[in-house]
Amino acid sequence: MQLIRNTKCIAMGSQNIFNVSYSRSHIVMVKAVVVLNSNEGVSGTVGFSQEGDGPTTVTGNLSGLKPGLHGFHVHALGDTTNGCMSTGPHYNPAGKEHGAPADDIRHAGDLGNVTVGEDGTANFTIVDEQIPLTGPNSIVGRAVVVHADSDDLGKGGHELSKTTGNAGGRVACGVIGLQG
Ligand SMILES: [Cu+2]
Ligand SMILES: [Zn+2]
Repeated sequence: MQLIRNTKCIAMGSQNIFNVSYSRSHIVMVKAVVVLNSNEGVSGTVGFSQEGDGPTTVTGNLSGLKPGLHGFHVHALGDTTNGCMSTGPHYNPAGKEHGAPADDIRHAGDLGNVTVGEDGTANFTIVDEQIPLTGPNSIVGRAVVVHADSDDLGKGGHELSKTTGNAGGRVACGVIGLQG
């Protein structure tokens, strides 16, 4: 949607004299996509888009999950040779503890939970500042992981709360790749 709008502005730039249209044509839109794989019947796609160095918008459609909250993260590696287990820990370029998306102390990959309805599906949009698609901290080539259980956002008091949010098994994952 945003890419279409930007293209329209470029076309307008050749027909009018407003500098705002000209400068908008220099904002680069980057898009990426994940197709989730699962041995547990979960499927879905997750799209990412980022305009310039602004926040990244994440849009997902998942199915085959049990109703309720499911931890949703960017993990460090785009390696699925051993299924979701080989995607490594949460992406954490700043070397911080696990937390909630709105916390100052969080892994970059901590996108919190997605909510699955009684029909087993989730449709969601997340806007986040810490998961760029370009530059040294780009998440392209890393992985999205959906968990069996809810992420306690670092506050559950479990021995895993400060590393994984105690979100349970990795029920689906996929590698974040560039999209045209
Ligand atoms: Cu995870
Ligand atoms: Zn984390």
